[in-house]
Amino acid sequence: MIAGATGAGLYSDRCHFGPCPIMKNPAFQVSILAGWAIACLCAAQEAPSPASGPAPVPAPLRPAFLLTAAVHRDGEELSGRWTYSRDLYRTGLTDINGWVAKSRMQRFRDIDIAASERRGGTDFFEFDLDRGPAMAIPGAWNAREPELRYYDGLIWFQRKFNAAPRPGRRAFLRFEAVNYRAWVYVNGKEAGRHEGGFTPFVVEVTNLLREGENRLTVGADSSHDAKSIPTPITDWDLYGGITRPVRLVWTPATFIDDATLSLGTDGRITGEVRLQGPHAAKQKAEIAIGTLASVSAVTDKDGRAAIDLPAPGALRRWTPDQPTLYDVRVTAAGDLLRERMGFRTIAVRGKELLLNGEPLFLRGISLHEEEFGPNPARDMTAPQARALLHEIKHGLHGNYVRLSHYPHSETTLRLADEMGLLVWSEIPVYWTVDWDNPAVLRKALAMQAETVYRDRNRAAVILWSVGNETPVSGPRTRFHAAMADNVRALDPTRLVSAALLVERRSAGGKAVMAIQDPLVDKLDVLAVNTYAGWYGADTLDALAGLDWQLPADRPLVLSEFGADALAGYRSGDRRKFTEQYQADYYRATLAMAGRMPTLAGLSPWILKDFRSPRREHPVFQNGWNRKGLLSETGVRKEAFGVLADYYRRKANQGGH
Ligand code: GCB
Repeated sequence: MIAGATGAGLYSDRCHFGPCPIMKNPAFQVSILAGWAIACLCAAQEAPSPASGPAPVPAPLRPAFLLTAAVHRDGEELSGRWTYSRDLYRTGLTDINGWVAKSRMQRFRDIDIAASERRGGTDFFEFDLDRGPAMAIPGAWNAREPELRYYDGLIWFQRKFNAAPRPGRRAFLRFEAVNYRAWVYVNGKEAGRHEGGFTPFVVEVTNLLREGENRLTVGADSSHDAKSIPTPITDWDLYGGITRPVRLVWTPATFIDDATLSLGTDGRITGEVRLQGPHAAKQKAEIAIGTLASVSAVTDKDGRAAIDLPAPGALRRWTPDQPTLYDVRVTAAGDLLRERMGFRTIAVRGKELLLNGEPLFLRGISLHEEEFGPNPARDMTAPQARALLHEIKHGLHGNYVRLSHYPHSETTLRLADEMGLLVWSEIPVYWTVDWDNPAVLRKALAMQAETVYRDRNRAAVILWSVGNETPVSGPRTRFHAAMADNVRALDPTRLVSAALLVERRSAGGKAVMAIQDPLVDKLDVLAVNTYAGWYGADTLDALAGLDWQLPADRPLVLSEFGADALAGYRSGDRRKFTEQYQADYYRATLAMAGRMPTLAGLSPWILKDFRSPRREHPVFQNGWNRKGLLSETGVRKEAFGVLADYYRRKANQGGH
């Protein structure tokens, strides 16, 4: 998904390996603007199998540039005020015949429109980003201006910055997330495009920069359709815009694009270092893990060096209680990459989850990417992310968070590492998906790959989920199975799960809950969402009579359960939407969970009330899903205490 590179989700007419004949064809470009799912045929070939380290992944899924640990690299954040121009009718992309946009509409043009107007003449323009309104970036536009609250479509953003080409240095722009599609232009020239609202992408701009003021223009399109991931059918706010930071990064001509390490259950630390550039081959790469160990390896002809060393005796395993992180320094070809990494193992033994070989119970909660406050902009600054995670760790006594339903910001993942919270990570293959469409599968695999490449150095991440609540069918199971195979190939060191639907049957007059899903064969950890007592006709008292039939050989996580409550709403009886009902629902569901012999953890739905246009009850909801244990501003509801007590008791029982 990177400019000048290869991969589904990304396309560019400037392929890293020369002009792409397909993308040069305007008719094809137009059809892609509608479809957005191709793999550029001028794909690079992947290096042959390494002796050790992660298994190689088919080339097109690996983004051309990763710039791993970009936050620690030489560069500059391009946050701040960006001007913008709305483009609901997409005039900046296409004209009235669906062809190339009129020049007077092309928002990405590198032109001083005011000066042109002063000169007079026949030219005129129907935009001017230099004189447009401005908003704070990063952050979703929906929260920035009342009139943009429900804007769904294309908006062009512009930011000027000073930079000068540096001899012998390369320049990249790394976008942490643009929701949902992005077109990137520098000084009027296209640098790249990307699809997928939650994963990073990198475009090289070395040859596009000029001395002095540079003009960066980004078209951000929030619209989703039946072929996007997710589709428009969700239960959260789809928030549009440049929602995460943008960074200008400088590197040497040959640089360390990526380095990854992980601790295996065999007691060895393995991984790889990847160089990019003209002198990437036959370079000595040195890796130091704090002061504990250092090794070196030489890159092959593709700039890749495999790392393999025994775990140092003094290595402190990362755990939620002691989340030890080491400074990892990689040097090669005159470049330095710095990472903060923890080392731990995760495995399954029968119905048990094992962290560093020890049984683990996941005391968790689900979380959407939305900060506290009455008008969130999905602007996950470190203090905002810390405030949410703090409630999980210290308020609920948790050790785990389900980051639903898409990859959360890198800031959140790094804080989970630092604060000691285990993580379930997922991409938004959720509810409805165009299961039979190979282009959609391709997008899912690419999005999954971008997530794994971004987060595989985070010890906190233990579970990759391949889907949420997708109704069982042949095409759907094949789709998820391909994702499971893909994620295992990308990262064999973590566990694979999916949040499944439960089936309710009647047996001998009793209600039986069961997992009837062939996908279980592909999963290490089973997970189900259950809402008995909230959705459906069950009373809370009926939960005690529900029988669960579950595979005995694998750990089970209750990946969701929950009930709406409006903070502060109480009545003397058990009435839906009251705090008391939610608290009693938690008591009843936790009691039911206690009867599940394979239960290895919980991530109830959800920490905080979150925006959802699906929820329009005028008294209780007003556009918010109220299943939070905290209100949108952080007020604790009664059920918060119920779960906190349960987790305190679990924590006192020992284990992690
Ligand atoms: C679910 C979904 C979640 C919804 C939740 C609800 O099963 O996975 O995205 O928000 O139920 O509140 O209904």
